[in-house]
Amino acid sequence: MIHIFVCKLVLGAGLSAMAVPAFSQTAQQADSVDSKEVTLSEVTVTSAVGAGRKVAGKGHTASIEEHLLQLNNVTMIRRGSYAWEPVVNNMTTERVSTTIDGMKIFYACTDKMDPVTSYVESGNLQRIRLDAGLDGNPQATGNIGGSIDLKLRKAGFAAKPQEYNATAGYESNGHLQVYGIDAAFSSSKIYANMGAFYRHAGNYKAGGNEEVGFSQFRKVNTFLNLGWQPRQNHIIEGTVIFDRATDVGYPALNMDVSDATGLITSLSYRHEYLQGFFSRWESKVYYNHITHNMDDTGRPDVVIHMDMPGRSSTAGLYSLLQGTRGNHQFQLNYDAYHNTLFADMTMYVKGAKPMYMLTWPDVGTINSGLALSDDISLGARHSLRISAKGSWQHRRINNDEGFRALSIYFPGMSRTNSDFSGRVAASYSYHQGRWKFSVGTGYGNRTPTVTEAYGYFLNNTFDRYDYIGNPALKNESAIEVNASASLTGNPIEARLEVNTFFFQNYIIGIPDSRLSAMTIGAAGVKLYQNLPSAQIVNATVNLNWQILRWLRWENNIRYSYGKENTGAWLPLIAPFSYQSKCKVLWGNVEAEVGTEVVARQNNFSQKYGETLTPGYNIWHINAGWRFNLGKVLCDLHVGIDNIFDHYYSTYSDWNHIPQKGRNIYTNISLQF
Ligand SMILES: [Cu+2]
Repeated sequence: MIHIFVCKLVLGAGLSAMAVPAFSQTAQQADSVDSKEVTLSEVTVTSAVGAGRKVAGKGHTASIEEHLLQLNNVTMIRRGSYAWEPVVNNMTTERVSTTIDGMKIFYACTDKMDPVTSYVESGNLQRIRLDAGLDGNPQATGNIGGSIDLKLRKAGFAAKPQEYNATAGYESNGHLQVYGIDAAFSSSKIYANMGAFYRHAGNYKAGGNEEVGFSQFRKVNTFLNLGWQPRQNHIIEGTVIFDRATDVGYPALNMDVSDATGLITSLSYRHEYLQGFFSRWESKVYYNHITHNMDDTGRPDVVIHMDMPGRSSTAGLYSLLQGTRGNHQFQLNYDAYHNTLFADMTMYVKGAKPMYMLTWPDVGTINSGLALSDDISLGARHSLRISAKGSWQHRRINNDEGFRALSIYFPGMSRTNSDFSGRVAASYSYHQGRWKFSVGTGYGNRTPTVTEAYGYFLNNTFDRYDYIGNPALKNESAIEVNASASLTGNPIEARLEVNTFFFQNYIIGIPDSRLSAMTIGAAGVKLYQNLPSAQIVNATVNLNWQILRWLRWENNIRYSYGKENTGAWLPLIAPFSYQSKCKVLWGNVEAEVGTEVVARQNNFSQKYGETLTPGYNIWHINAGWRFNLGKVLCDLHVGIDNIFDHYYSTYSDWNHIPQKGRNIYTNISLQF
């Protein structure tokens, strides 16, 4: 009887994390682990209007990438103005796990034009959870750098009976337009929320009014989330996302995308407030399919026209049990998925027969893993967290032709490969008044990606090398050590965080002079190899000062370092940066002015094809106003990015394509 009573209060799943924090603790315990001081950070994307917290400036029209950039450990690789690649702790996709509500999903482009984060829209997102380093979320595998989980926005059973939102935004630079509508319906038995988003942009202009050709894009995203509670605490939920980007330009690459389409579906069952050892059980089955078509027909001076499609499909499931006993908060997760990756390329040489090549030879991957974690409270001041995951993986090259082509370079190679990988992590936290101190360590490894193991002459425009995979690669492993100290409360908030990763068998492409390139103009061929060792260090300082009740000053300093065993710098390691902003919050008005100062990238990696990136300094300003128009809640923002129209590019702008020049934007959100 008691448990029925409690549950009535709790089942506000979706928005509850923000709106009902007192009750959401148990229902979302996986996400609100207290002792995980060092490695967990989150950014709230959508919160109920009026809840007092939301993203400044771009508001509801911000892209997922813009939301991700608010996280301390995240930077972005940019190949154009669409679909940036998240980098966590200076590690790119290979070392980062990205999931959507715990679902595995793999991009379908051999050139990384479509990171998983590009298939979700802000309007369908509740928040982004980032677990930095090896202490990943339960569904994550191969997450040495960290794991990102995109939590979808679900109306839940305890929300308003109905709610409608409409959003529109405009940015002067590139004439970017964003339109979104969504609707949510909620009752104690059934909820549904659905929406559609449309984005459209032309070429943007870099500082000094220089137009960046092939930087346009168009994107449509629709979603539907459904929930049904046939009996108290027994919840069935379903999700469908359909996302399609067309006419996407990639100024940093030789090719554009004619269409990239993702279909993401899931069905889950949750049982809340179980009696006994476990208090919550959630199981999900899912399927997603991505098709990606590259296109160079819009480009001038194409010597050899190429068709390069790719596709990825993943079917999987997970089952998560959570419980609390005494001073333990534990969870146990089983997950399994099957993914297939296929990509090929046809080259049309004038006056000759077309040349055909399999770049991803239809590789099937079966992966199955078991994860556990336990958060142990040791009295009022001390806490301990341990987590571990082991995964078994089996791979097979399904395409005969692809297998034969690779066998020429690797005689006697096996068509299948089985592997075990895993991770363990432990952290300890100490609280004393306003202070918290944490230290943590971990060990883990990852299996090579399909590109690293079986990629076939994939041209990389960054260093102009053709890459071929190496089926004989060993798993890459790393030891992580991290520490943080933080001071919370008023008026000063401070946080220092340092982490370091010691790699063994670090996987990277090394030039192989015995091989000759396929791509015209390529500098040579690189073969993926294991380096004996490498090291990455990241340090962040946050210093926030609540100067007055309505005035806040936030500062962020980041420093990173990455070297391989020979002493050479690793590529794509962020230079020293400083961000500072002043925020004003006065009644229904908020405003922000800020700057970003980035040092010259002195430690660029000549060995791996990087060139010097000069330092830069840019400024932004924005203001927002929330007001009522009759019964309609309105949220209006205006802002200017890169106020002084500075011409610059960051270290992670592919081939130094310039960033946007001055950009004046405005957006409005209405809630009915
Ligand atoms: Cu592509």
